[in-house]
Amino acid sequence: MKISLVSSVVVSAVLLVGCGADAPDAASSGAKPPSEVEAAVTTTIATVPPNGESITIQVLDNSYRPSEYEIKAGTEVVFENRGRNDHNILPESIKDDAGLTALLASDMSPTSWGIESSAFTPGDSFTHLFNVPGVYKFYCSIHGAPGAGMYGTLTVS
Ligand SMILES: [Cu+2]
Repeated sequence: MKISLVSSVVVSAVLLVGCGADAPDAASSGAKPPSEVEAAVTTTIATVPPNGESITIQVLDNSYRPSEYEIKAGTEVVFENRGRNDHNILPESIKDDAGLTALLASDMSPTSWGIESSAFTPGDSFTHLFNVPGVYKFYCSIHGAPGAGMYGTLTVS
């Protein structure tokens, strides 16, 4: 899907340059479309296909176990609420459940992730495929804060 998108952008740029070629002086103005194409390509998020690996992080009262994990891109992570309380899993940049709801509604990219407390009650599990390398810091807004309390880090390489 992403490759075909990039291809179509490149094709349209070639067509633009082709049109400009009718007038010899238009060749310099034809230099603009390629920079727009470059911007479009760099905003595309490179994803890795699932690698068949899966790990489990237990969500307890009140910690993630383990709280730090290093995985390869394409690994599926299963969070299991084994506690007696509701918990949530929020990216560090998100303040609360409502903020996560807004994020997930507006950003469909694979790096947009998390689970609200209402959907993560005792016995619930939440699975996310981490297919973009990066450092994912997360926390529970009920029992922690970014960098403190119920807090964890996933390093995806
Ligand atoms: Cu919690």
